[in-house]
Amino acid sequence: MSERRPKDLEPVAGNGLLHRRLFLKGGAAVLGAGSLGLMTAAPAKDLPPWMGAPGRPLSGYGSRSPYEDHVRRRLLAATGADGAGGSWTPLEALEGMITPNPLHFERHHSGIPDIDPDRHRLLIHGMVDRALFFDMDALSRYPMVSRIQFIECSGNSYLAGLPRQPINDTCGVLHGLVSCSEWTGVPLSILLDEAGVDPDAGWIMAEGADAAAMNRSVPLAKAMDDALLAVYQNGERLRPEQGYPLRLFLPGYEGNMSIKWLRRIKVTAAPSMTREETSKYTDLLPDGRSLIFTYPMDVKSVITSPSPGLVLKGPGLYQISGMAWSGRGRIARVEVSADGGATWGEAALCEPVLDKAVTRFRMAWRWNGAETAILSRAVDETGAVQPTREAIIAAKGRKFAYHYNGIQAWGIDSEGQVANVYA
Ligand SMILES: Nc1nc2c(c(=O)[nH]1)N[C@H]1C(S)=C(S)[C@@H](COP(=O)(O)O)O[C@H]1N2
Ligand SMILES: [Mo]
Repeated sequence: MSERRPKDLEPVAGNGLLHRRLFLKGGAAVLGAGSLGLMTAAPAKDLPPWMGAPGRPLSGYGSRSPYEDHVRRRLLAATGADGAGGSWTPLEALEGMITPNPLHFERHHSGIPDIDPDRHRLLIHGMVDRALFFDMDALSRYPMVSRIQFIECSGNSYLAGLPRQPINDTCGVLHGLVSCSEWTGVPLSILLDEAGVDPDAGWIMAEGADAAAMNRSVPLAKAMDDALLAVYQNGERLRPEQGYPLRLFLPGYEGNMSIKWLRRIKVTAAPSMTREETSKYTDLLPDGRSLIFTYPMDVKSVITSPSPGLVLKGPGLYQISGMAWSGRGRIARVEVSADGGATWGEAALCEPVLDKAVTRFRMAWRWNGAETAILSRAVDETGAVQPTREAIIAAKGRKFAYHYNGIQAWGIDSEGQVANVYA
């Protein structure tokens, strides 16, 4: 181990970024507690109190440790009594690629309906040979598929980069309208084929069973490609917050289109021009025109640790951990800078690296204790590179509120405090 140290701990980029081999096979041993000097003194007594008597009984449904109770979604300040609003996933407190179901972000336009699954129906109608009605039992007999994929509200990250002055809050509040789950359900294409789609059809309109009856148009090509009628989320039935008992799931597309509490799909010739795709979820450009129907969420990444609220406890070796995702495919590469963007080193991508899923990245960093800024920049398999904040504002102005995917810089002061900064 000691022979490998000098080579493996050699910086690959400015201000102490180390080679990603430290996080590839076998490399982690070099970062073992021994070489980091992180060993803790043994507690005074040998047997901790919880070993003195049998623990609590078993239960029908699990609960987390009370010591983790502080890890919670944060509610959008504007969330009203009508249930219109949202809550953010606390990204800074989580690891890996999967979001636990109780911490999946929420965005509701009219609260969470309390749906009796036995009375819920899905109607497929419009430009089809025969209209079809399904109950949940009928749907569950169709072949299902499972995919690990993210969903992101297109309003995500607005707070991180578009206000004039940087807002200082947690990574979750700035970027937590994204979550990643294993979704299981019936491919929509199977049901559309059974209904018999008119050759002149080009779109579908999907509608929810909430009080808002929220609806969106989806190109037929996407509906026939990888659209899923999701019934399960990370192995258990969908949470009511995520659309119980049935939601449309459109991999990579802005979250708004993944209609929850799905009750109706109408096959149409043209888009239905619903409220959510005309008045909302469009991007106003400097010349007064609006971008409309911008579906895939572009490549993005953010360092979740260290991030605001977490404090670096003095100079030394740190593990930078973050997440990257793209609505256009797999993540190809993530680069990290520890000198405010002057130089970049390549981060290790954690397996599995999946299509339209969150990919965890890691990088070792020897912080010298001086003030600096750390950044991450993701590249997806189409070659798209996450842009800088300046580039986005130069191209799109600052009247828009959706689809912001700029590079996030976290400033670190000499006390180890982390803050949102515009690099
Ligand atoms: N029926 C219905 N579907 C809906 C919404 C809604 O309010 N009603 N919100 C949309 C928005 S804006 C987003 S970002 C996603 C959020 O999904 P989640 O709450 O499961 O994270 O659901 C979408 N589907
Ligand atoms: Mo959204």
